[in-house]
Amino acid sequence: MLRLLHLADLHLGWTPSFMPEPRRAERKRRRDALLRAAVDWSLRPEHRIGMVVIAGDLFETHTPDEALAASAVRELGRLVEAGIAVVTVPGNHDEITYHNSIYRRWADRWPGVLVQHPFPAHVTTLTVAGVPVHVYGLAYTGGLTPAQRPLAQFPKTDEPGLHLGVFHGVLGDWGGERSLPLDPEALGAAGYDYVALGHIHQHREHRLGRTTAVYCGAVEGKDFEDPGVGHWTVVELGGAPGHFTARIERPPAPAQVAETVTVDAGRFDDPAALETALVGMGGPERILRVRLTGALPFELDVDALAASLADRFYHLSIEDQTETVSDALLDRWASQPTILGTFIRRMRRRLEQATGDEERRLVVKALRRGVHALSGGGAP
Ligand SMILES: [Mn+2]
Repeated sequence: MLRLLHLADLHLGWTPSFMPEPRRAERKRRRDALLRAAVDWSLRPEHRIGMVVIAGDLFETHTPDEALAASAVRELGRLVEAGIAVVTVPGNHDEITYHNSIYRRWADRWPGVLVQHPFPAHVTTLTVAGVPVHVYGLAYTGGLTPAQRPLAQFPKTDEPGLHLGVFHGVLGDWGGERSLPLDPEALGAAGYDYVALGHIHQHREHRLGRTTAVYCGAVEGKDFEDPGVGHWTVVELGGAPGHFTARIERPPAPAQVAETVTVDAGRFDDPAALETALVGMGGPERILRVRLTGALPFELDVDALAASLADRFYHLSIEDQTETVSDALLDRWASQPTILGTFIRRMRRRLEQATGDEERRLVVKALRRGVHALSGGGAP
């Protein structure tokens, strides 16, 4: 039985620019320590890790700063010293293509196996836990790797042992973005026992023929749109050669996942009640985006609310998607021959004509303020 830690898309060196300082710098420092955390985890005897595979985008760019590169080499070196096999595949962020790419400049000193072939190839055969492990992969290289159509040539030897593919790319359709398309049928037909994939930041498990192909996901993402999965991906490959089966474990990782929750603010009677509810969601490590929805029965100063809650979170972002008041109430007011009625009719016309979210938000804000002012703070 062989256990491997499957990593990809750590994007070390990325700056969480959506957070203000000093959190930004602190967050970056902690994020950049994820590889060390992965190595520490792998070295614990009870985890029985025999191999660590990095399926691309270890770094955010192909030119991470020297201190970060040196620390990554040091960390991977600790694995090799402990007898744990290491395989690294460059990705599309940390592309090997350029002469100044980290993987060209540090190739001689890179611990374990650094995949550098521009085409899918049998890279090496390692012995892990007494099992011959045949490793297949490629390093996407601009100008050399054919990426106009999905890659469909995947070699495999007939040697006994475990056949392991490591690829950084997209299964299936070529979406036109800067990424490497992989033909899923051809990959399945190759007959590997396990394919460690990188590029997609969500955790996904695919069955391609008899092959298990997995995107481990980004253990820690970048922002609310790319929140991270918060766990390691461990693969236990058991059974007999020719009949290996992969079992996936997802133990928790020391990552800060960016969460988003939607709160119907319309069910609160006043801003204080809403604030109390949001305080209850707080936590010193929590990175949270709150989307406020619903029809508000009160005027809300979102900036003031966010400022007053800031200390309760590691980082809090509030998105105001509330309506002014309920549509039914607006309908009734709008039908009245009052200044308020005229105002609401006029603002609703502007809302209908608004182009783009930014203008819409502005009109909604004006509508809310106006209703509040003209109704004397309550319903007329
Ligand atoms: Mn990535």
